Formats: sequence, C-alpha cells, structure tokens
Amino acid sequence: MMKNVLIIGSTGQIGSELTLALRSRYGNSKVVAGYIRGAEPVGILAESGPSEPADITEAAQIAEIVKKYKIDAIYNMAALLSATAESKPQLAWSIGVQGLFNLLEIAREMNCSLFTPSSIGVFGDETPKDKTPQDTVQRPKTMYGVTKVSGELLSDYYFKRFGVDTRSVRYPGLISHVAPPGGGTTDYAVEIYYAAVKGKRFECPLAAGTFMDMMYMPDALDAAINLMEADPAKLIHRNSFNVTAMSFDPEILRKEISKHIPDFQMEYKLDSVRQSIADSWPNSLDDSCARAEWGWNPKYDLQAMTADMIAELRGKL
Ligand code: AKB
Repeated sequence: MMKNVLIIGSTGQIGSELTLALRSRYGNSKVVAGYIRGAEPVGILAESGPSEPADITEAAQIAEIVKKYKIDAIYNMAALLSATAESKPQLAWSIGVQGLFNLLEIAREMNCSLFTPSSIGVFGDETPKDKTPQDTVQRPKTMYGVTKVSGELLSDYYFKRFGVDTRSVRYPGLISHVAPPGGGTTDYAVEIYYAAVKGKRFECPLAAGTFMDMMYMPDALDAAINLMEADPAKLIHRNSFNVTAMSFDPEILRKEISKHIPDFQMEYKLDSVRQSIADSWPNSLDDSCARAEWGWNPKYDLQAMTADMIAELRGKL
C-alpha cells in the first residue's frame, strides 16, 4: 500500500481530479500537489492538502520534495497534448522524455513507484485500426506519439533493468466537466458539451466518420488508481496498457447530445492538423489485457456519460 504520493501536473486536466481522488483515498496530508509556476492550485485543490512547485524539467527540485515528504509513489501527469506538441516539438520532448527520465532516475534512487500516462497517440498509420491489439506496431508520426512511445520503452527499461515499479495506461480521449483539456486532438468531444449546454452552435474540427476511443474522467481516474494498486504478480504488461470505454465519431456524439438538447446545432469546420493526427490513430482499442491482468472495467458508456456531463454542466454554467 502506497503511503505518500506526489502528483506532477496537479492542476491540469487529469491531475486536478486525480489529486482530489487520491486525497480522499489515502488522506489529504499524504498527497502533494506538484505544480509549475503560473499554474498554482486554487480553491479546494490548494486548501485540501500540501502543494509544492514541481517542474518536471527541474530534477533537483523534485528530488527535494520526494525527500521532504518521504514520497513513495509519483503520478506523472505533465505533458503537452498532441496538437500543441506539433507546434512545440522541442518542448514536448523536454517534458515528455527528458522530464520522464528525471522522474525515473529519482524513482530508482529513492525507491518510488511511478505512473506515467501513455496515449492512443502511440499508434500510427501502420497499426491495425480496429480492435487495435495490446502488442502491435507502434510507429507514430507525431511528436506526441514519439514522446509517448519513448516513455513506454524507457519505463519498461527501468523496470527490467533496475526493478523500478513503473506502470502506465494508454489513455484515449478524456471527457470531463471539471478542468478543460488544451491542445489535444480529442478535445472536441469536451468542447461540444460546453457549446450544447450554452445553447451555442458547435464548429466541429474533425470530419464525420472520424472514430476514436474515449473515456469519462471517473473511469480514467479509476484506471490510474486501480493499476497502481494492482498485484504486481499478475501484471504481464506494464508500459503501457490499452484501455478504452467507448468509440464514437462526431455524428454519433451529436445525435446522443440531441436526445437531451433537441435544438443543438453542429457544423463542420475542419482543422487539418487535428484531422491528420486523428486519421493516424485507432478507431477502437482491444483492452482485454487490462481487463485480464488488473480487472479494468469502465462504468460509463456514451449514454451514461452524456447524461452526466449535461447535468453537471447545467449546474456549473
Ligand atoms: C490528445 O488528444 O492529444 C489526448 C490524447 C488522446 O492523448 N487527449
């Protein structure tokens, strides 16, 4: 059982909810919210437990926090998402690979376990598109994909070579009503709900027929926590597991939202960068290894997620 946890990127799309979920599970004082300057925690995130500046590119700063709080598990939620990484490839490498390398070295020296999300972005045009297997071709052409494949390889290397307890899932598009994503290819599937609830027409950046895997945030948090708590003896894979909860294209999503908001309007205004990234990603993943090795079992399908998103956003907006 892990005792003291550090979240890198605690104010981001996943980190802000994961930090609170881990605090309610392990105790508020046990979970340190790491952040970069300019993205300080506010509100409940700031008030409910300790926080420290923790820039993934500053190894010494992170080593100090690990020492100070006797950290034994690190959740590495720092990343540039896929579309942003295409416009800032050098920074994407520095955060995604050099930053991960810093954490792996700290984990090796100071005996921490390490969770680092990977992504459906590790796959590319040569990968089978439907029911994409756990173990298959990984030749992405995006910088995001290159950093995520490198991260998977480095994490497996540190496990095999040094026994560092590294674990990871390949997240699909994540949908939440709490913190917005930024710069991802799957972000449209969040933005569409905000537009629909505000009564606005939505300009969809991806074409009809563009299928991708997606997941509601409560399931994404469970994936990280359950994998980190899983019995290591049962893990055949580590970095990284296919996980998914649903697969849809913009038309299917529009129709589901229209069941709740009948006058919802959507038009297509394609973004060529995002479209070419989406076209290179799978239509649907096979997540049977995650189900078999650590009991992955998502709770939300498209219908349940849409009902909850719309109810939550109606309360918030
Ligand atoms: C992105 O679109 O870049 C991310 C991802 C699927 O990794 N949401």
